[in-house]
Amino acid sequence: MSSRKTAILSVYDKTGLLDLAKGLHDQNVRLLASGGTAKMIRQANFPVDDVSAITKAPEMLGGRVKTLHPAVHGGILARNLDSDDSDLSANSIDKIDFVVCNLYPFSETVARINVTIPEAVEEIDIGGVTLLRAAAKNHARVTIISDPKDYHDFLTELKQDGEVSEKSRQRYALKAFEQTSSYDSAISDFFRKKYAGEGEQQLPLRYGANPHQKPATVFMQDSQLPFKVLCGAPGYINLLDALNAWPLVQELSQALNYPAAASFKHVSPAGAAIGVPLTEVERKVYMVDDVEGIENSGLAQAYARARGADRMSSFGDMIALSQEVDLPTAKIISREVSDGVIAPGYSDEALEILKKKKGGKYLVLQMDPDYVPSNEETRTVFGIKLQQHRNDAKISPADTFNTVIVPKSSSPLPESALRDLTVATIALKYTQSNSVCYALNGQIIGLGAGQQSRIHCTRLAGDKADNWWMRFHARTLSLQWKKGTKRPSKSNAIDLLCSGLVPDSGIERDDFEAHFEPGHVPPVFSADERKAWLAKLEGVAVSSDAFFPFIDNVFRAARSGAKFVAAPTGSQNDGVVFETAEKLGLTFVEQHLRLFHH
Ligand code: 93A
Repeated sequence: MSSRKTAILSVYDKTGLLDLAKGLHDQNVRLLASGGTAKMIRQANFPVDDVSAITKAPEMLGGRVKTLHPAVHGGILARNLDSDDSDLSANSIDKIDFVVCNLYPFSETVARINVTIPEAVEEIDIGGVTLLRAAAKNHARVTIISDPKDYHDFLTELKQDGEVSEKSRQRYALKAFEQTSSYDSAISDFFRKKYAGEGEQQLPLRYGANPHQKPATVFMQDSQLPFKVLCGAPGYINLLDALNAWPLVQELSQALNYPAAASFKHVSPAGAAIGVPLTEVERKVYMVDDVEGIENSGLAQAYARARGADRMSSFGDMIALSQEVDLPTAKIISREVSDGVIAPGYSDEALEILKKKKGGKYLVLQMDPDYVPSNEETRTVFGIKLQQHRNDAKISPADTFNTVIVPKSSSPLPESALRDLTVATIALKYTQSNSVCYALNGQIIGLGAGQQSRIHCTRLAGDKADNWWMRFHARTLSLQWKKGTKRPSKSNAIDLLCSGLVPDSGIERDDFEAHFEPGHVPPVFSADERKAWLAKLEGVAVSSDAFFPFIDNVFRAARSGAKFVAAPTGSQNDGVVFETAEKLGLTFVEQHLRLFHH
């Protein structure tokens, strides 16, 4: 066995190759190289042997087999073990100490417009990847240089120390592993688009978050997509909504043992609810009093509540439903402006109705209810990867709200409070942070999402809860609409009236009045009327995705009927927050999980 060190070089990108060859030669390293690499080194008059000098086999198959040979890989993979040494000498193989390799440009090739499959196939590097992996695997002994940018440091170290340190070998090995990994991803990405059935493992999307963000796609790396498209074509944001809304309703339904529904917009719920039976007034407020069979469908009632909570925000929603969709639920959906629905199944009659919506373009997704996502979540932001354990924390009425802080001598929370805190808290788990949610009767009544300041969340959610409650006022319930007024126009006018924003005069006033029968334009609510009616809102459960930093949040929640508040603790102001809650007659429950979501 020779004591002289050996390097094998096989590079597509020949940048810096001659400097490297010279440096290695100066260190008395024997150079072996594949066809084109050897040719370039030889032309520069440095001594180099072809790989065939050790394999005793020519490059063949038009270059498809160059370095794939036991003489190469035995020489790379051998450890400093007696048994490996005797295997090598039995086969007259010398150890290889340095491997220099970079790969055929697969990504660049497939990025070309109209590239054919045979062209792509020829750019799949096999021998190079094997060199990289083998040398990286055996980095305890072998140095793998896979980036021309590393030639200089590598040579400097070799010249100074006569060898490459363990630390450097580890660093170079990691780089090679990363390269083979992304090289393989590029190959599977290309073939997934070509060979995976559309809608099975992957699905091209019209565009990403905006129309100029093309191409866009949704895919799974090692399994089928857990949903099927039964109608329409999902957009990128539809899927962001659907894949947040589905786990929300699944969790809600499992936690409370009711059918559950959510109405999503821009990756936060506009509403979410369980199927608590609707009162006659609620049916009217949620505009479902004429839906046949609704009283027998928990799911339809859940969706009526989810959709009815904030009709303005739900306009054009993505809906998630926890159970098979039945006829009454489909009927409600069919007459609202909505983008799509995700559910574990659809009755034939429900599907027939939904397939007719939006001229046949309504998005209907069927979700596999047994799908369990992997624990790791990775996303790329600005080209940088972030990874975390999925938020798989369980929220349950029995376990999450046990730590009552005030009042000190409290009786157990009523069932309805546990239910509403559960609804609010599970909703927050899938709401863009910061977030605060008010719930009552098994449904969201006000949600403040995506505000940087907590008090703004609490105010926004409180204002929405107030607005929701003003819709139950006798005046709002008896509006005399002009014939032909559409549902969205009614919702807009109700929203103006209930939020106290109807102008006194001008074209906006004219527009408002135009929705009503002549002589039946509703008077606006006076400050006293509002105050008196809002004072009747009570028993509201409020949950926050993180602690309340100041007492202003408690003041605001109490103004909109809050009786039960759940939030994580840990603020410097916890003490005064609890004290204030107690003074206002609220029950404050410590909810141990912070639930930021982005
Ligand atoms: O076609 S290959 O997968 N078969 C091989 O055995 C092989 N060995 C090295 N391609 C192979 N290579 C690649 O050849 C290297 O990864 C490198 O990119 C390229 C260098 O070829 P040449 O030395 O002929 O320019």
